[in-house]
Amino acid sequence: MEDNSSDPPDLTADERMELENIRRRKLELLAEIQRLRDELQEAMSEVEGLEMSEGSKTLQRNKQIGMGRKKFNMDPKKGIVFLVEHELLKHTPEDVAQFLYKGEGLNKTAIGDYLGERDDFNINVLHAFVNLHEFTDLNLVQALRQFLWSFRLPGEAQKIDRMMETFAQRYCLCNPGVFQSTDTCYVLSFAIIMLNTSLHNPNVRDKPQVDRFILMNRGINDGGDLPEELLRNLYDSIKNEPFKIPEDDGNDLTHTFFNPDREGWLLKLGGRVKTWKRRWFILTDNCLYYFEYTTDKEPRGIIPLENLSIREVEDPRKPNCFELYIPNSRGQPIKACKTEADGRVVEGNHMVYRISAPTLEEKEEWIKCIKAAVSVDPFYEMLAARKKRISKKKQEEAGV
Ligand code: 4IP
Repeated sequence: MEDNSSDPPDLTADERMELENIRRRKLELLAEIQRLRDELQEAMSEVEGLEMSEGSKTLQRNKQIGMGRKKFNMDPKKGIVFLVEHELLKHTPEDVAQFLYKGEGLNKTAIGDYLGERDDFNINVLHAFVNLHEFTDLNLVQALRQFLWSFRLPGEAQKIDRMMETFAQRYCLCNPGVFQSTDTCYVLSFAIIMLNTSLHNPNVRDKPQVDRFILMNRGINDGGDLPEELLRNLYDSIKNEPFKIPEDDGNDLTHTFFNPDREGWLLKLGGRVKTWKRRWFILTDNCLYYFEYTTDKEPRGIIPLENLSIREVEDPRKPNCFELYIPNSRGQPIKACKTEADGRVVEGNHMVYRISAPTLEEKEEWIKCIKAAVSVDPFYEMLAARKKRISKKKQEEAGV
């Protein structure tokens, strides 16, 4: 029973009823307020929960992207597969290229490896990646600077060939009319990379002057010459500022092209007459030159290293010997030239070049350097193929 003891005693029945109604309404209102409060509380916790899971989702996503980058740096292909599987990257050449171009947290050597792969997909990514570079109105050195900084060129000749070809295509597309053909752009790009090495590698003694650079690039514009001013500008740009190479460990193409260059005194055994002569040897440009004196301008002999191999040999008369020879030789002499005492330049007479170094260490260094020089051969072949193509085109045009 309801306790009405606090009601005023002189209330009429109607007034009592009214009072009763007011109390009921008050209780109902209080209950309603409580219900609303509970509902609000519930909604707030729901929102909080939602916010929490959104936050942890982003956290999770960032964690996975970080893992993908790490995986990419260790094994580029696996890294991409991981990112695609976790829906962090779309498996299209454009999306992957964009990811590599941004390069956040990515190792540039790994980017270079991925872009150099021979798979169709990787080749498409390479094209999309190069297309992200804007070369319009840049001279070739400026464009190369941008390009060579976006990843690290791998060491394999075939990969470099593909990448430089794609670069040349893009450059020519962005700058129509500068070069007669992509081959010209390709050949000049290599000439610039070589020039960079010659001018800035302290091991290279022979620093080409601008006139030699111009001379070296004669006829590469589909048989015609490139404007001298253009070549001078490119030369000056490289001379004033060398290429910046990502993750430079001194083992990049721009270093190794002419490398390892070496010079020093060695003893050489004569071809027909077996006399030992002390000669100043210089290893550069895939050739071994020997001079009578260090200050001589003209070498006494030039031995192109193409198609030659090197081996250690024992000689009863001299220590620390090694030999240059033709593998699987059928008795033919090594292609080389020498200057006779009367000044005539003649072909060499050597079946092998036997050489003696002053110390064991020097012998080992020479062998190492000559081997490395011989192994860069594919680059020369690549370039030779382009140059041949340019001159063939020129002949065809001339109707020869
Ligand atoms: C010479 O002997 C020198 O050894 C030459 O070396 C050598 O030429 C000659 O070889 C050899 O006959 P003499 O000086 O006693 O005459 P260099 O040119 O360094 O002086 P290579 O080809 O080794 O340069 P043949 O093959 O020309 O006989």
